[in-house]
Amino acid sequence: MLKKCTKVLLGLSCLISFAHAQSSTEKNYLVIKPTDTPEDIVHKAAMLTPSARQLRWQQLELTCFFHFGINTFTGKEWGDGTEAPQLFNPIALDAGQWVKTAKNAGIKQVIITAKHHDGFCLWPSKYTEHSVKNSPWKGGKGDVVKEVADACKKYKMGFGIYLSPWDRNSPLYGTDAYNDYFVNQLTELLTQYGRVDEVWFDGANGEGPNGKKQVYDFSRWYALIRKLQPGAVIAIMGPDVRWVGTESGHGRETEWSVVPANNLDQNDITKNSQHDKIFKPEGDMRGSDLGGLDKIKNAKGLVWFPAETDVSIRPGWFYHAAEDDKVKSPEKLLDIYYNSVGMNSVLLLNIPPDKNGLINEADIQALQGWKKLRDETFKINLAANAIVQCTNGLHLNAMLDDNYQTYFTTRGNDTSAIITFTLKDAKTFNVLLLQENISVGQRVEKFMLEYWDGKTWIKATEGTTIGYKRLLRFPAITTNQVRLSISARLNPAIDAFGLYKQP
Ligand code: FUL
Repeated sequence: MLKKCTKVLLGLSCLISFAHAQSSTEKNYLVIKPTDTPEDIVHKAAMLTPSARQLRWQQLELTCFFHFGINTFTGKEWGDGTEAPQLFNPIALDAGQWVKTAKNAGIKQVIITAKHHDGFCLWPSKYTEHSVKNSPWKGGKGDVVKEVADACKKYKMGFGIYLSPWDRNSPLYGTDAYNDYFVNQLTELLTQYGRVDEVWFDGANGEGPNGKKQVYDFSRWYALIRKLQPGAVIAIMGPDVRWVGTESGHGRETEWSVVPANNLDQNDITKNSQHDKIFKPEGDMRGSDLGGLDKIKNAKGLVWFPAETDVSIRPGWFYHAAEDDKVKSPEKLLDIYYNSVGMNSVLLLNIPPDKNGLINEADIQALQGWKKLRDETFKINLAANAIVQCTNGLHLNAMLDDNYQTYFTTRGNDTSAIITFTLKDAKTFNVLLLQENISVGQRVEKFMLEYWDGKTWIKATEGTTIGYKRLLRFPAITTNQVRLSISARLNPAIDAFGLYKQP
């Protein structure tokens, strides 16, 4: 960490910060020894940090899915693999319009469903006839994956692929040969389209056309991705990014990015050299608190495994004309934003293109309205020029400097602090923003915001975890002084503090 800091010449303040915040392990997993006490375990959890690829991904905040494929033309959500490729004909397809629509909404990375459960490939794979190459679109010469990848390059957006392990078309499904088939397809996707930033493996696993189930060779797939696209995070059925556990757009109030990994042992560590984890953590990933002391105290290992919240802008994942009037409103999307990005998660919002190969006007309007609402709220940090006081704090102004490298921390071994912010004049606000610098670790387990009403301190809001970002809404308050109390597992590293007024 110190090395990284010096490299980018951030200066003395950064070096001091890191020295005081107890530098991290620079590892995103570790083994718990049978002799470790609960205090040791909590300390270990607080020292874990994201891998570089996980940190990059977390900082995107907003990503999107494009669910597009044969289902777009049959009106189904799950095709059974018997659909004729001739049905696929998006005559006006414009991936530039998709990517630009996403970018205009503030989204930083897109994921295309290269193959859904029906097995139909949006690129002309050499290994199957069930693809765009046998469709009338562009005389069988089209490649949707290429068009999306090129648009991402043009608009400087991240690019990801969804490749469904479950394939209801492939006759190989349910046999060892399917794993080779899958590796071949994955290799095409990882080598023909430039940089890939996210690979999304769906958990759905049913029967293939012959009624057989498949045992997936996940470790082989992970090793291939690490080799061919080392910067890509592997999501859901993968080691880097965890499914938040719902498809409602609502994450957890208490969202620890460090969770137990009970399938992690010394063997895994020796196998995974260079601090690279290539196994999918197992255990309860659906509960209301996955990483609290109760959950980690009996764990065999701990791992940085952050949450991704996937939800569709429409009721279905694929486009259906009948749902044009059921597109989520800007206000509903704003709720989703607070409940995903604002709960230490990355939002993966699905925006499905229609049969013509275009994002529908209804979705564009909703996305623009959503962006406007966010911009109106987060344009001005009303705490920006506050005088910050904290008797045991260091780098107090780092919380207001808009620089993710610098952060507030506490002196010595202090794990709690009360920080007072005095504004120049009284301001009215109803949103609190907090960020931890997760490259130091996720440490805060409790916080409370109070305001001074002229006579006494009154609670405005409170919460448990912060993580990369925490946003809380509350009834509007007018004051010129607030104080934030925090308690943490280890010296907290608070990167940002903001007060905003949502109109
Ligand atoms: C699920 C799939 O079955 C849905 O069709 C969709 O792709 C969603 C993102 O994941 O598991």
